[in-house]
Amino acid sequence: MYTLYYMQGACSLATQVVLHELNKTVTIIDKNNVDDFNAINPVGTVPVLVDGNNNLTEGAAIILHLLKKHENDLFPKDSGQQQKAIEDIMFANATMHPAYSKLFFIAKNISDEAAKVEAFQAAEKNINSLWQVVESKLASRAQLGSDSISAADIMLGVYATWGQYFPVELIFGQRSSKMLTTVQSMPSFKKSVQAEQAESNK
Ligand SMILES: N[C@@H](CCC(=O)N[C@@H](CS)C(=O)NCC(=O)O)C(=O)O
Repeated sequence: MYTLYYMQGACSLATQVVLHELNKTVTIIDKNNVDDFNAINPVGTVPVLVDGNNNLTEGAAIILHLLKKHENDLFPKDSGQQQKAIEDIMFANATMHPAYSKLFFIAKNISDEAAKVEAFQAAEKNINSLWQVVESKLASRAQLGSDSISAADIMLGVYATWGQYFPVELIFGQRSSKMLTTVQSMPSFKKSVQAEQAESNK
């Protein structure tokens, strides 16, 4: 049994989807309903996964922990393929996620309208160039996990929902769009979105 601290629609959604794919039971807690969340994670970010007596932080590290701990089809068995899978997870978490995080930062911290427009345009350009990288990666495979959906696909499936909240035009290639639709249609993905909505609306 796991406990996952989340924010609605945030990157923690990917952790919940992975847990469902692994058939693990999880209790979710909205970070905004916690009095002193920084006592749980001094960085103040979700996801935080409680595994026994340990509070695990950093999304990629949490997902890799789960993939190593439980039998699954989201992570290859072959060590060479594992390296590629880790690279994809880190690309998602450490390259694509921060590119999207800039949108949240700009919206929150830049008040000058002209500067804001310029910053959004720069962030949009950066994100679109990364989706082109994803499109190239998908030239030889239907999803980043060659034979089946991988954790990295799930992570990208979550981040791809964020653009709608900002004045940016994000362009997904055909192959990327197909992969994202597949991920976002997974029962585990829908179940996770619904669980967050139900919990946050309590
Ligand atoms: N490096 C961290 C970054 C996580 C992160 O940026 N989480 C965002 C949500 S996607 C967050 O918790 N932001 C804090 C807030 O908005 O209050 C990780 O990968 O876990």
